[in-house]
Amino acid sequence: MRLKVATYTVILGGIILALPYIVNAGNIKGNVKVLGGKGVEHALIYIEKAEGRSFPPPTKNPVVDQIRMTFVPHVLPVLAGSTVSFPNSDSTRHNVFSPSKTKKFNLGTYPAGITKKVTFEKTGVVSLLCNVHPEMSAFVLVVQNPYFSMVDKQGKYKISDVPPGDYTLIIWHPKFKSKNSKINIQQEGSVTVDFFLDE
Ligand SMILES: [Cu+2]
Repeated sequence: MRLKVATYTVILGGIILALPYIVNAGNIKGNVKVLGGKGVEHALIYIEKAEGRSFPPPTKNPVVDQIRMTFVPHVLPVLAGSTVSFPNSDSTRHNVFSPSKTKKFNLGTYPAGITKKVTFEKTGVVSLLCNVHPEMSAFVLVVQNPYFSMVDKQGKYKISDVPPGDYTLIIWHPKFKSKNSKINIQQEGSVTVDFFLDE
C-alpha cells in the first residue's frame, strides 16, 4: 500500500507555506432520483459497516422536535449509542413511542417545554409515532459508523473522509425499497454512486 502525499498551503505571518500531508480518505457522492420525483430529501445514504472500527456517539444529542404537529426531521440518522432528545415545542401535548424491534419505547404524553430522551444502542430502523396524533410519523435510523448523509432536495449527497476499503453503500427511504452498491474507496478522490428508487 503506497500512501500518496499531497500539499496544502497556509499563510503564516505573511509567508505562504506548502505543507505535505498524507491523503488517506476518499469521498462518495452522487445523485438520487425517486419514482414520482417527490420526497427525495427523505433518503439516507450510509455505509453498512466499517469493519473493525468503533465510533463514539456524539457528545451533543441529536434532536427530533415536535413542532406544528410534525416530527422534525422526518428521518434522523444517528450513530449507535446516541441519545436522542425529544422536545415538545408545540402548545399541545404529544406522545412519542415506537413499536419497532430495534428499540421499543414509550415516553408517554407530555406538554410543551418538556424534553425526553432515548438512547439507541442497536443498529436498525426505529419508527416514531404519537398516540395523540395518528398522522404524526418519523424514523430514527441507527447506523454503525459516521459515514452517512441525507440526500438534499436536489437529490445530491456527499459523504466525506471515508477510510480506504471495500464497503456496501445502502440507500434507505421511508417509502421505497432499499438498494445497495458495492464500492471501493481509494486513498483519495471521489467515487460516484447514483441511485433510482422505483419500488
Ligand atoms: Cu402528537
